Amino acid sequence: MSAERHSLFGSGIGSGTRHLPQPDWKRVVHTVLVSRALDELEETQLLPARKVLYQFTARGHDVTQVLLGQLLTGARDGVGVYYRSRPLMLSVGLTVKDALASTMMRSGSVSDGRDIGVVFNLPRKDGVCVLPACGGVGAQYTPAVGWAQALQYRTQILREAEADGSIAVAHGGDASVATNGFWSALTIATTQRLPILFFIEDNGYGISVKSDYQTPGGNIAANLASFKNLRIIEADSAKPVEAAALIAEGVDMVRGGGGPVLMRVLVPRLSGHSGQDTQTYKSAEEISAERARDPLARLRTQLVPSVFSEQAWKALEDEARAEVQAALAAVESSAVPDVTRTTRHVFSETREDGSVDLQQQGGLLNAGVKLPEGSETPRPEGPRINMVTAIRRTLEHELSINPRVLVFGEDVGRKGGVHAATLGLQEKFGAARVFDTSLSEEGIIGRSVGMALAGLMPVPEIQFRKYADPAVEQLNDCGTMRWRTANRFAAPMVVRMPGGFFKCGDPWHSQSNEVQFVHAIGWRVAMPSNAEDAVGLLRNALRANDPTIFFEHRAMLDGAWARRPYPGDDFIIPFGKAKRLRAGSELTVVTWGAMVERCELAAEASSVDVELLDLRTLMPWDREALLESVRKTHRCLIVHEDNLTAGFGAEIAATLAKEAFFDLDAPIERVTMPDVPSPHSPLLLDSVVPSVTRITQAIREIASI
Ligand SMILES: Cc1ncc(C[n+]2csc(CCOP(=O)(O)OP(=O)(O)O)c2C)c(N)n1
Repeated sequence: MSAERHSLFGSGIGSGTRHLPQPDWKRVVHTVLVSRALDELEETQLLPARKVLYQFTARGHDVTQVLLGQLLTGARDGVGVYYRSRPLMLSVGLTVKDALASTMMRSGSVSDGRDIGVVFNLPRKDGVCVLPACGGVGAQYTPAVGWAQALQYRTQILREAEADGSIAVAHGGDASVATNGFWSALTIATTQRLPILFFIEDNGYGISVKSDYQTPGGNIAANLASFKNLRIIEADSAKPVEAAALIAEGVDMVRGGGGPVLMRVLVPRLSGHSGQDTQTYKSAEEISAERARDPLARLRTQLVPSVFSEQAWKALEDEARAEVQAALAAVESSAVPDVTRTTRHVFSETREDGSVDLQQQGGLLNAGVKLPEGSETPRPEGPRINMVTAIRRTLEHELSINPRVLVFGEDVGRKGGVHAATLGLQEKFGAARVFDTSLSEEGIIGRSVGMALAGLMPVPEIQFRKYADPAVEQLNDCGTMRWRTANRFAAPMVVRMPGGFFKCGDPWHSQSNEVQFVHAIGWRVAMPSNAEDAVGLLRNALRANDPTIFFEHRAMLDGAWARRPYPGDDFIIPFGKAKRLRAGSELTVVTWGAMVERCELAAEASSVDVELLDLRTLMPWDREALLESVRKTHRCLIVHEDNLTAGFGAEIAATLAKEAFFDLDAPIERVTMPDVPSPHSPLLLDSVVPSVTRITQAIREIASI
């Protein structure tokens, strides 16, 4: 870098002939001083008084963050942040009052007291949007990259002028470069040349662990020097004016096109990792060396007296303290969260007048998309089709009427999916809308989160249910998003996931374990047993305002029993509505997925007057239909493919035990897989998956009690 490039007010410096914006030093200094005053207030008063319970200082990280924030002026810029990003937040418009209201857990703050106060978000339809932060280190990267991919899509395909030139930023610490999320995002960004800036603030520590445990030699920038399609910039916050020019250059490079940039910015962490951390793992010399590199002190040296007089600087300090004190007074007198609302906003809610209590950011409704109502009456067309064709046809129709639907996953594009559910869709809709992804489930789901927040309807495929495991963090964080942001953000999407046994089993391709998603907060879960229900439930999911797990049972995808005529392009099924396949008076059998066929056969073979319910969706599930049935039959058998212990059958049994105790004439029974993974040998498989024979026996036994 030339000295001129780093000069205080160098003009016309930067990439090519472009003129880089110069820092508004007054604003920068003001914001950093406010950030410091907040840190000081929390460290010295609010934490000891237990008015703040979890304190994270940003002292040392602040100057470079504020410089970055000033540059995020794109109409659709999006930022993935972490718990130490408060100065960046202040720089992009978080008010001091909101910052304090958050850490002090007040009503109306960014999470309404539901989340740690430094886990921020900032919904914004115009101007920079801050995606909801997570407590998990590295969880911010793949959603940020999803936002970047959405920008590319909105620019090139939807032709939204405001998205053009807007960028994504992923902000993290040096230890976060060891996480799966970082590498997944880096792969996506560089293979697709997405407009994203990775802004890594390297303070040398992940709590107490030094950065050479996170990347060999401790310098991620050096190690990524030869990474293809990635431009690297290093900056040092101890030289703030020079760092300002380099940050401006990094942002400009991303804005100018040409793909991702990674910046490594050296910063000192001037306090413990969090309020509780006394830094006993640092020597006195290390601590004093860090203090000597305080970027604020350095900035003062660089700017006083050439830009600010001593008095002007002092006035800014006084102003910042006064602002923080005023905010404190306002927050102290503000309301605490309403405890009666703690269970609200897990899912999208409808007001009494029928309108949606809409989140401020994310989803199709916020993007102004209006889709047809649909009809619950099937209009069967043509011959019976198998479930995989039904799924493909539904995807095809929704892709054709909604340009914001994107279908993707491993092998989903050219091959058409390993289950053939997306066969031909790429040819028809193009590779921007139906595409292959890198082999990272965290990347597939995390990028979907960013896309959904940017107003698209992502439809990721997880190739086999078991391979959702690497995406569990992103799935959980997506599900809890609406609740933890108190309905400010939501990321509706449809995760298609084939699973369950087929002709043979194995521990990798045949797991069902649907209960895991029911237990996860905020996910709707559908598990259709046949082609007609698959169409209606998938259509509902693709138009919904909440995220959905859509479980496609492998045995039913081409199973003869599951074939039904296509029920029409309007057909839609509400979630939480069971289907009664047989009316009966002696025993209720309740089931879902591939077990529905087996239960129907067993009911026929049993000579018992069985009422058979296919739940179709497990979250929400149709408690009323089951209770009504059991109050009539007085007996209940639950059948599922998932393991016995804490399977969804346990939830059903607990509900019956409480709500229908006096109606029962026999113990509630379950026929399920025992607590083992799915075995490979068909012989072994048949010995554990509930069979027609086992179900028939159970029906007869319960009916005879
Ligand atoms: C997935 C995950 N693992 C562990 C933690 C506990 N933890 C919180 S912060 C942290 C260190 C992160 O350091 P770095 O990314 O360098 O950021 P810094 O705190 O230094 O700014 C750890 C281990 C966590 N929050 N998330």
